[in-house]
Amino acid sequence: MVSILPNNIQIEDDRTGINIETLKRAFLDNLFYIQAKFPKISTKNDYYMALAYTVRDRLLNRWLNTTETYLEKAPRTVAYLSAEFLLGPHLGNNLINLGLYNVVKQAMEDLGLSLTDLLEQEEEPGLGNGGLGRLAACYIDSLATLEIPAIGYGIRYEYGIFDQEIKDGWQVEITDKWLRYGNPWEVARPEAELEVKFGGHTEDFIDEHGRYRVKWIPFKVVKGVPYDTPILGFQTNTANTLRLWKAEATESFDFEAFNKGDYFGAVHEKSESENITKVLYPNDESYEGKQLRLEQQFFFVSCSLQDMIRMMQVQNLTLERFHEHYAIQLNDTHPTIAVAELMRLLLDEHGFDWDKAWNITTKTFAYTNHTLLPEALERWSLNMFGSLFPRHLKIIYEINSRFLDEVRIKFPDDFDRLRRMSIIDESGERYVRMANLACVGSFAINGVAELHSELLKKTTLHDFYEMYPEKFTNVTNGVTPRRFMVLSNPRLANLITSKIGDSWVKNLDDLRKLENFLYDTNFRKEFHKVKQEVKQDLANYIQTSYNITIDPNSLFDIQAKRIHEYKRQHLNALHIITLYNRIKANPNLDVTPRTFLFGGKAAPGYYMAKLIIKLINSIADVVNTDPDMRDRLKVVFLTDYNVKFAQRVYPAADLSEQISTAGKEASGTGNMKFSMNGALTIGTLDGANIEIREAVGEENFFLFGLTAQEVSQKKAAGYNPWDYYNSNPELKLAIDRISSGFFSHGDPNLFKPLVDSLLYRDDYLLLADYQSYIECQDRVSQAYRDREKWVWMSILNVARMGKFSSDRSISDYLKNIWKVPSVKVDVPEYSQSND
Ligand code: GL4
Repeated sequence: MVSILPNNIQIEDDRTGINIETLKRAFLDNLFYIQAKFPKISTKNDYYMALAYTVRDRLLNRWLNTTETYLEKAPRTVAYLSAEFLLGPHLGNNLINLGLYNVVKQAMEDLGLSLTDLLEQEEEPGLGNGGLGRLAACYIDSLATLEIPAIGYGIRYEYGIFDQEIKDGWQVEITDKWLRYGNPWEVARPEAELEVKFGGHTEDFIDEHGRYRVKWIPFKVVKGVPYDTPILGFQTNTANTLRLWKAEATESFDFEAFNKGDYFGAVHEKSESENITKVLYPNDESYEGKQLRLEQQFFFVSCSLQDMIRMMQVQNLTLERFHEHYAIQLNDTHPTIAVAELMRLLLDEHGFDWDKAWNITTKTFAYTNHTLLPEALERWSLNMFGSLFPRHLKIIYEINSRFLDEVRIKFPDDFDRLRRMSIIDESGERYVRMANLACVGSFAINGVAELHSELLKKTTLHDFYEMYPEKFTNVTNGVTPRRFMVLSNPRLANLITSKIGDSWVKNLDDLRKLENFLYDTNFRKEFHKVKQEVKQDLANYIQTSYNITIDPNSLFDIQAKRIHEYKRQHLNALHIITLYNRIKANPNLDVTPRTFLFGGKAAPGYYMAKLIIKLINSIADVVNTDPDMRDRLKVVFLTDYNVKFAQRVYPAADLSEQISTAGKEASGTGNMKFSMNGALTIGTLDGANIEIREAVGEENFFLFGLTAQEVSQKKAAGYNPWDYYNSNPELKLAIDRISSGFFSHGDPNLFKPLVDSLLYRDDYLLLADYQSYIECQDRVSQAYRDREKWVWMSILNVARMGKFSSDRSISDYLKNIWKVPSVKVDVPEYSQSND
């Protein structure tokens, strides 16, 4: 292949060279020419930016060669549509994937700078809420690593997930100004802008061939400007693109208003347009029927589909083959309006007839469901939907009418089924049901763990399963070992590599080889030492940031994830109170010292979740200062849990809390990240916990609680939480401590809503699972005393996590759904690393 770099760029050019001297020179050059600073007046951020540009220069060659290869070969491509990409900081990850981590670290040291400090400087793009958004980020990493032609499409939110502060124990939300100091990893492509229409009305007409056609006369038009970020594969030349859309006003508006002398009106309209991509909705697992959210969804979907069509036109491919060229994955229902938009584009803008357009559409899309919680099922009021997207509503009516005909044929006279399956909910105020549209419009539907996929077929999507059994599959989630082991836990990664070589980073199943070292006392010692060092790091961090001393020899018991009642952070809290009560009753009790760490954000409008945060902080205040505890119990709520912070937390855990009510957590992915860093899990038979337990062996997993089936049986039989409260003295005492005001300076009202929710409803069966949880925790405490045994189990957890690499998940999608072959990218020699 011919290099696309200009000829006069030499191997040791300051933009490509990777020896230490060149890197140092390049860094200082960028500091001077891009940051316009010299060392004496440079801030840490200037240094970070100079380094980011130095690294970016070194990946452009791969990125542009990948782009060129795809342009030339026009291969079948995965388009991953997601309203969220929770990327986490780029710099460290790019250094790992380029193989430049060690040289750059050395180069920085030579200049008197610490790479660790510079990595800390990066503001992470928090363009997602939690697991769903982070999964999208892991998947684009794996797609690039597996050399699959792929593009991620999403939204460039100006403000990502809010920053969390804690004031007087309560969560306070601060806007996330992540773009404040600029973003060196993105490239704006204003020349590739597109237009997106909203509102207005449709007009029917007969075209020159006598065919019935529809024209959409919109009320407003907004511009979508793409911002591209390179996504490197690990040790490959492939660098795919993440294309995020920013909304801007069209130029035409300001002239008109301006000419009428309405300057402020013009500016107002401009900011209205830009509002579409202002802020990420901070709800995980629940949706708000807000118009702006629907606008966001349509905006990025329309931009992305038009972009794909444009790309095919550039490559001289006929749109008849759209489904052969693209496999489009819908990450949850958020991008599902794509089904109607692709139909519109094919019908109205490219002259296809209905059957042809529908055939293409339904061979293009595949839908991943990420939750069974009913409050997360998106439905849009028909009035709102119709006034924003009059043409799409008509298309959806037509899709629905044809679909219901099919249902009638397969299930004659089953009127209730028709009502349930209709894309339009007509039971009260009318709604468009996005999950139904996704099921009808996709050729594949998957859940994200075995149990979840089974429950989808049995419950939420049961009718669709009966209609289209062949569409349903499971793809168990996975996470990238590059970010969540190599980058975040270098001590452990180096130890592993020193024993079994580094093939595991790309073939995580190779971690199995660690089992050969189980009987090697030295290895076990080293393994334990690594865990202790990492715990010490976290302890130091907590000392500096929170002024709380924690003991690295205590058991680090961590629950880090979004705060939600179904995830049951308050069950964890009941355990802490129980231990506290036991020590108060018997101050000389021989307990295993524990440090309880929590991290996670609550949706700003989710009162109960915020109250749970307040409860944890209130318990911490009492427990941490009670001299009777003699430092045997510590509780810390870690503020502003995000990807960057998660990378500190996973490696330091001894115990991972995965304690959701069985049947509620679709998969979980934190469970995987903890376990591959050697934490043991205490968990229910929920989501991917089940598969993790299968993989690591039931003797290396702390299981408790009701099964999903028992949960639904218990509810059906008329569950009464009072029975548990009245018959379990430890449980009663724990709850009474909360309601008496013991943790709230004597105020019995503060936590009343929480206590009442447990005693009168207990939707998530905390009381039913309490005893089983406490007994299991007692076993954990016992087990931790036998350190040898614990280390053994911990090694087995790491060794048996191969299945949970996102590389395996992506391979499953490729094999069972996308059928997209890999494509090798050639890059001239000199950009290869020598790390
Ligand atoms: C989630 C699930 O709650 C979580 O279990 C799963 O791991 C994740 C990725 O599939 O998706 N669904 C929603 S909504 N938010 C999530 O984190």
